[in-house]
Amino acid sequence: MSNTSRLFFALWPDTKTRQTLAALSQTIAAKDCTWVSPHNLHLTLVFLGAADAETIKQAVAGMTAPPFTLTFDRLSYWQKPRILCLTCRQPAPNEALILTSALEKAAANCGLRTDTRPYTPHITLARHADYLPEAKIEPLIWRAESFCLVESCSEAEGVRYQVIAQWPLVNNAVNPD
Ligand code: 3AM
Repeated sequence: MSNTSRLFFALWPDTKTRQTLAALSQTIAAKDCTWVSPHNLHLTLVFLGAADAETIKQAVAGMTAPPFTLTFDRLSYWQKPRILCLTCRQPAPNEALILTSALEKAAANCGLRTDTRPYTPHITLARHADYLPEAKIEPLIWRAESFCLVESCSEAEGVRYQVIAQWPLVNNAVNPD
């Protein structure tokens, strides 16, 4: 592929949700970890890696999927990637699984390999974490009404995520295939 960037599909929080997430991060008493900057807070759907943005945009152009709601009500520590993340006690709703599997299919159609593990919605709050701190989590309800293609840009200050395309999630959605 020519002209590739580091890309992923995500749900991008609205301003209020971003502020709530940033404020929530500040209430967690974890030491020696790196907090995700408020601008970068997001919910990854499918990580693509190096890919051509125009090719990816074309691959999802005719795709439709319904909106859904996620309730993040638990702080989790994932040992292998060493992240602290918000997760949902309830299993992911079917609509979220429909969306991620449609995006994985679009990625595969572009010749990309994606994560084969079952999708677990999570919002990474901190990296380089070593333990799960005590925390009281007020449930955060996230209504997903659109999904995004995001570029991970390396800058002098670190990585900055940039939304480069966004598509609505619509009810009664039917995919052409
Ligand atoms: O949603 P989070 O923040 O956990 O960990 C990376 C981040 O996920 C993940 O993609 C998101 C945006 O960078 N990521 C990075 N490299 C990855 C890889 N090689 C990866 N996910 C799967 N495989």
